[in-house]
Amino acid sequence: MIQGRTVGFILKCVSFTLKYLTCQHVIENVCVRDFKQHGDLQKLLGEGSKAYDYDLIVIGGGSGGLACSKEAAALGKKVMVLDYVVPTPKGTTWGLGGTCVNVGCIPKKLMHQTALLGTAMEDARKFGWEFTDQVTHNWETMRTAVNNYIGSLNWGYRVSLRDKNVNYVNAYAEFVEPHKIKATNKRGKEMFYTAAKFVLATGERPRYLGIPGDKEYCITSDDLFSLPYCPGKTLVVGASYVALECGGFLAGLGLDVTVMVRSILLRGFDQDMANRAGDCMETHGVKFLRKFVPTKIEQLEAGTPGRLKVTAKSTESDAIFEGEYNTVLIAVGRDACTGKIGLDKAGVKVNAKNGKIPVNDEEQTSVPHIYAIGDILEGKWELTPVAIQAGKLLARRLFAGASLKCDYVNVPTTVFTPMEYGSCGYPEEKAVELYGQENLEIYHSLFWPLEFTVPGRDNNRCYAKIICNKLDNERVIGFHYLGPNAGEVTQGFGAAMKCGITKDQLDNTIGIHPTCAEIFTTMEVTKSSDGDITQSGC
Ligand code: FAD
Ligand code: NA7
Repeated sequence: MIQGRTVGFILKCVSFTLKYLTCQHVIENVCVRDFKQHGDLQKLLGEGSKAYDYDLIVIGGGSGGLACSKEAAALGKKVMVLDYVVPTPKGTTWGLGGTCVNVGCIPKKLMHQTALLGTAMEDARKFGWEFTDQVTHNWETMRTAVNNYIGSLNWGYRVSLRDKNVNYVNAYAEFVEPHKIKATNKRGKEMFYTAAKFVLATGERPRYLGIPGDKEYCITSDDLFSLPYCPGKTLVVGASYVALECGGFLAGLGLDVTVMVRSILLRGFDQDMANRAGDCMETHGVKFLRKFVPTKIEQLEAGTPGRLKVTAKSTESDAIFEGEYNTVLIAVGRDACTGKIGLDKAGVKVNAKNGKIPVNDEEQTSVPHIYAIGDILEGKWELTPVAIQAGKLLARRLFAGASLKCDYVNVPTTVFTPMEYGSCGYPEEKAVELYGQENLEIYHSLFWPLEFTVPGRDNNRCYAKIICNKLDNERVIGFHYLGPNAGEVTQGFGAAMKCGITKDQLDNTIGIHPTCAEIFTTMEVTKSSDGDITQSGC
């Protein structure tokens, strides 16, 4: 009897608890949805919870920040995004959208295209086009056209934020407390906002050399794309992809360009491919000054452009180099914008060596309510589509119960050097290190694009290579392509690699003729065989 009563009592308790929980759940689901948007939820829930101005504040309105904030707002959240561009030492500044749109991918590709058109015009004569006037290039016309297009993109971003109910504030944000930021606008006015969650997407800015004259007289990629005058004879310092791409298109416009290389080209990329891309640059008129670093920049004459004297020292001997240039473009890497955003006040851990933010596989920092995406992440790709994908998926996980994480493996990318280089998966060196030479089969071939045959240029300079894992059915773990339209070619093979394509499946794929990409369906010569890879025609 007593036992029966006890059981009955327990059942009542369980039932009451369940009803209470269900009720709570309903309140949460209905009210949370309705009230969170107005920022009043926490107030209504009363004791124990805090009232925040926003569900989410995103710091940085670039590729990652815009994608994340728009997605979160589309999911019904109250979202603010802050974007602020600190002017370069030369005073250059730009609009909403971050690096890619304003001082990265977009102007870079358009200026690369400008250079390609120059080459195409030379080819055109061989195809019978006749033009009598001497062909010259006008920097101001190109710059204005490119910057007008960028302006239209800036405007488009503002409109789409407004349409999606994201509150955009043009102010510099820094944490003052773990859930509170200070936003300072360009007139110095300070505002304070709180949020339940934060996403850091502050990107990177070009690094300077720290030598006399660098900030006074040199420019970086942040200045180049809107430079009001033609840079003239240019020294590019640095040898990674920003340096080679900029040096490449400047030479393509007909300028005298030298690239000063400290050690190797394209660190982190497949070195065989990097050197081939460099050789093609030399063919296209770029000079390389290898194993030198600048020590001093002096102004010989002011002007637009002026004249600068560069002193450099060898990294291998006591040799000193002195040269005169109109412009010195520094492209020696980029620093994460994490040093002045109050991360110590929020308790977010940063890698002190490089300013990058370590995150777990859900882009969560050491502070659970603070996330980070894009270029500031430690050990991740610095690419626009990666930042966008990470931002979008993060918003869905945070606010729509999704579980899909950003996949940072097999990300395709392209370096837009005069001969473009596209890759996906491992560089050869990395594959050898991870799998061992004996477990790899590398297929490769030179090729001559049909379009180059009539003009008679770049014969046997284009090159294709795939790295296959013998232990896994010759699955392709590295894809490398040096040739025209590398981005277009690599994108498709990137999808194939996501699906785990093997050498057999490539062989069974029927090529599209006559194209460059078809080379990947007919590769027979292995690197280990040392066989002839030159091609006489298509
Ligand atoms: P960003 O786009 O840099 O955006 C960060 C934003 O936050 C900026 O607007 C910044 O001003 C702002 N900000 C910083 N601190 C604060 C603060 N405290 N408060 C408010 N706002 C702040 N990628 C490609 O995929 N393809 C390419 O071809 C390519 N070419 C490139 C060429 C160049 C010359 C460069 C420099 C980069 C290139 N990239 C390319 C890389 C690409 O631009 C970046 O990977 C991408 O922009 C990263 O996005 P993000 O959101 O991390 O940062
Ligand atoms: P990276 O990829 O960091 O490369 C920096 C380059 O600059 C690299 O070639 C370095 O040579 C060189 N470097 C660095 N410091 C110096 C000094 N002091 N003197 C001369 N040369 C130097 O930078 P990027 O700007 O090209 O690209 C950064 C990211 O931005 C990229 O991933 C894109 O996504 C966009 P090293 O090989 O170290 O000798």
